[in-house]
Amino acid sequence: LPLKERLTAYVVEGTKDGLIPDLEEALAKVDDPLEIINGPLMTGMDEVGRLFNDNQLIVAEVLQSAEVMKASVAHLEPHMEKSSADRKGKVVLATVKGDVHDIGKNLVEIILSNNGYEVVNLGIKVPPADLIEACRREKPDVVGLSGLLVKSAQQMVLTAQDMKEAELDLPIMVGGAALTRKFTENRIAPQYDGPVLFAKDAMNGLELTNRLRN
Ligand code: B1M
Repeated sequence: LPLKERLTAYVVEGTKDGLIPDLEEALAKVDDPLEIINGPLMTGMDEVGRLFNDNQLIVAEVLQSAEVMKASVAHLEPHMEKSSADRKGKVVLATVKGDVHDIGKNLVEIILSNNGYEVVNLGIKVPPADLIEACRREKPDVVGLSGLLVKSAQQMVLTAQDMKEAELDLPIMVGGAALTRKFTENRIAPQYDGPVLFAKDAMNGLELTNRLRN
């Protein structure tokens, strides 16, 4: 198989045999390691999602694919561009209550911290009360919420309501597969006093954070 297809296959098959040498080969060919993540590795994850949806994969297999994705990101991370910018601001990140998906959120953490942000990553299944407590404790410039399940989009509405009730109005950035800009603008933003922005991917998340800070 050509290199790109091999990289996709590691994720789909959930195997790491040969992964690292192939990642090294790919690194030598790209300007930015994100091209490898957003390209062949993401293609693999989308295929895993499709196969899982068709009942051709079980959760345990999807978990192995997730492990390959995480190992790849960990291997590529030191090669990613880092800005020497001073601390630009602080971001609190969380996957919302009820949701365990964290690969996208952790990618956002890597990209923000490589670009001068201090990131407080609260992890997965974070209830609104924990998020509110972290906002009071950490005083971030932006709160980032991730969620991949359809029910997580609804959970973001509830989280925004709770944050408003707690009299918070710092900017919220939301992202994740089940979310759209339209849902963000029509359903989440009206429930909150501060700005609520939709990030389509991790790089867009950095752009939005840079803009929110200014
Ligand atoms: Co899950 N899962 N999963 N899963 N899983 C999906 C999301 C699903 C679409 C698969 C499918 O059926 N086709 C489906 C959701 C259906 C729905 O609600 N519409 C699904 C399901 C059903 C489930 C379970 C319910 C399965 C079960 O148990 N029966 C269960 C849920 C458990 C729970 O959360 N309570 C479950 C479990 C799992 C695993 C644990 C096995 C594993 C996750 C491991 C982990 O994250 N540690 C897993 C995986 C791997 C997936 C798929 C295959 C891949 C997700 C992924 O990591 N993508 C996924 C299908 C798919 O997405 N194609 C699927 C790679 C990652 C880099 O992309 O997170 O989208 P993503 O992030 C992107 C953007 O969305 C954005 O930036 C990133 C790109 O740069 N982004 C942000 C994300 N967050 C952001 C935040 C930001 C900014 C941008 O700012 C704050």
